[in-house]
Amino acid sequence: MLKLCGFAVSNYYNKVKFALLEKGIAFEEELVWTDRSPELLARSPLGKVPFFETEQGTLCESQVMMEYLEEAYPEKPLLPADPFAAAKVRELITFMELHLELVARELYAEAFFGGKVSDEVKERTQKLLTRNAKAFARLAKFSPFIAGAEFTMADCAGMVHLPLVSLASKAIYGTDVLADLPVREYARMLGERPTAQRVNADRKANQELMMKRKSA
Ligand SMILES: N[C@@H](CCC(=O)N[C@@H](CS)C(=O)NCC(=O)O)C(=O)O
Repeated sequence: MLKLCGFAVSNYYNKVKFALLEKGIAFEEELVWTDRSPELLARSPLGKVPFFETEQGTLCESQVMMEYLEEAYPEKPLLPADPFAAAKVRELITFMELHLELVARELYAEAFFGGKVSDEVKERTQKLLTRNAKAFARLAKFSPFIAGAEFTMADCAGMVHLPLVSLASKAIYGTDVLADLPVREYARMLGERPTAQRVNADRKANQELMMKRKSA
């Protein structure tokens, strides 16, 4: 059976898990921490999660994993059939990952993990996030889903990326760079789906486990 490896605090892990659940694919989970051990590097070359263990071998990079699911399990598609509409969904995903999540990631050490981020990085990140959030607002529909009327793969990404970007910016700057977007309502709407409830409940349980490991 397809195995999803990683830990449920990881937003990239949860993006893929959300897609698996929405598509109704049978899968197992293996709890893998990112310890950079030779065993992990043999399965995921950068020691990152998530990755799949399949009958044909391992596969990493969450977006590649999502595309694999679409092709291998086409029954309940998370991409529109029309090539341009599908490309627009991918555009949103790439945009959220590259221009929001990866930029905001510069802040996570201080926002979430008790570390420190330099003023220079904070200033540069704020400028970029402000510009990129405005650009994202031009692309995203939120009507009610990110790409329009249908739930798509972009919502699997949106549910994990957008609240984190909001939280990180609020923690560092006192204001939410995504304040002009209906992120809270959107997250609440997605949170009504049983699939999202499972993802969120597992994330909370894994967070507690992570804390226990740290304090042990
Ligand atoms: N581009 C990767 C990013 C995955 C990623 O950064 N995962 C984090 C957890 S959220 C990780 O494994 N961090 C550990 C590390 O970088 O060593 C993907 O989309 O799967």
